[in-house]
Amino acid sequence: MGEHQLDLPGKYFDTMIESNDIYGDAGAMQVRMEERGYLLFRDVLNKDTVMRARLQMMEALNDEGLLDENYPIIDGVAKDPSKGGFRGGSNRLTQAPAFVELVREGEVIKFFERFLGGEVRPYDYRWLRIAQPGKFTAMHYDVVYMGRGTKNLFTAWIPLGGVPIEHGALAVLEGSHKFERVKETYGQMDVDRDNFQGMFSTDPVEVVDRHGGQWKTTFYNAGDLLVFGMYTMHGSLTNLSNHFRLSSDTRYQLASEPIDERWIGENPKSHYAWGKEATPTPTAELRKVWGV
Ligand SMILES: O=C(O)CCC(=O)C(=O)O
Repeated sequence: MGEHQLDLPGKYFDTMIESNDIYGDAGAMQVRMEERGYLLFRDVLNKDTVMRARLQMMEALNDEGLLDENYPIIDGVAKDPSKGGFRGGSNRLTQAPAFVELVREGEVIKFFERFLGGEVRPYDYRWLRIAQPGKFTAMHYDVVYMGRGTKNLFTAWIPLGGVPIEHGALAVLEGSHKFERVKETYGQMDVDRDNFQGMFSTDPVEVVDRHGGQWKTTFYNAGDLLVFGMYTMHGSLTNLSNHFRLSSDTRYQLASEPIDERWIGENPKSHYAWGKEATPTPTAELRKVWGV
């Protein structure tokens, strides 16, 4: 992860626990979320829908010339690793019918209705990653990107196909949702208001050494669902393969609670300032305040 090669299991990394034993038990799921900051469920989403979404997206990537034609399209082997990356918003990939069905209907919604105990409002904006070989996602809280409404907002991270660890699996920092200093400093920022790029650190070891916690990851399969809150630090391992890693991270909250206006409507406003002039890395001053 980042510059580090780390043991699994080891001091800094271990395997995620699964929560299928409490799937559907809202009280138990809330308790575990509060304890660990994430819930991993195996094989709860419709695998056929996940794989149809993958195929529809891979066909689009193939039409763009991104895939190596020596391999089956569904494998997503990269021809040009410099292409890919973040593909959120409204485009051919995020409009793939099976993907829309997966993240806006069916089991994901049923899960959040049970977990949150009421009518659920998915954010209309859809986040999608075509994670490139050689790249990783730096560590961050989601609240700095979507914290203008309720904080009782959750990310559903969905592997669109199998994601072995070496394909750049997502990792969460267990315990990070209780890092009070980080929540009170970094966690108060807003990437658009503060013209800030959003990442907390690119060094998973440094974060654990300074603040505690332990990184958790796993081998994800089609049908798995990972859920975490706005203050769970997460990032990804480096994609060491020649495959594009396909995943989405969509957001859900109770319909009755305040919502972040950047992510709703037919044409969500999205980040109106971030990415335009934002500082690419946190300044030394900011890092001191955050304790990294
Ligand atoms: O999939 C990734 O690499 C990053 C996902 C992410 O940052 C998120 O779910 O908020």
